[in-house]
Amino acid sequence: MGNITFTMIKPEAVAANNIGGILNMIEEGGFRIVALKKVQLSAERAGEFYAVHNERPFYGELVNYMSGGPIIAAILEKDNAVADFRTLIGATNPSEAVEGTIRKKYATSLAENAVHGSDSDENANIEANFHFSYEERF
Ligand code: FUP
Repeated sequence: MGNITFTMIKPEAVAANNIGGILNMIEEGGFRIVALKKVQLSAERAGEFYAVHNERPFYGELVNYMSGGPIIAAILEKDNAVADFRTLIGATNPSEAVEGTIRKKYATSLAENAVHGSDSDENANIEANFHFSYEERF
């Protein structure tokens, strides 16, 4: 058993039919999918998820975007899950993401950067609990 991180495949990547490609990179990267679902967040739920950014100038745009279409939410397990997943997804801005990362391959802009990855073990647990009950985890 490794520890966990939380990810979302964001609306533009879902709309572009990239769910399978991204999940394949995640599994090839050594992560085990513990929980998985397709869901559309309300603006209120998206705002709550990104509440840490509520003072930032891009917050309104981020909430509109993240509630604008269905996402894939998932809990992933691996040793060193949080840091290793941040490496696999690449830089927040895809123009800075290195070759071989998910964002290099699938992100289209800073705002529409294909995937989310938790930034700490604490946030991974908060975010996993935000989206999944324990009956949805295997
Ligand atoms: P990350 O942890 O890499 O997902 O990035 P952040 O937590 O810093 O930002 C969360 C999301 O806000 C990003 F995925 C995209 C969006 N964002 C912007 O739209 N503009 C910015 O300047 C920074 C972030």
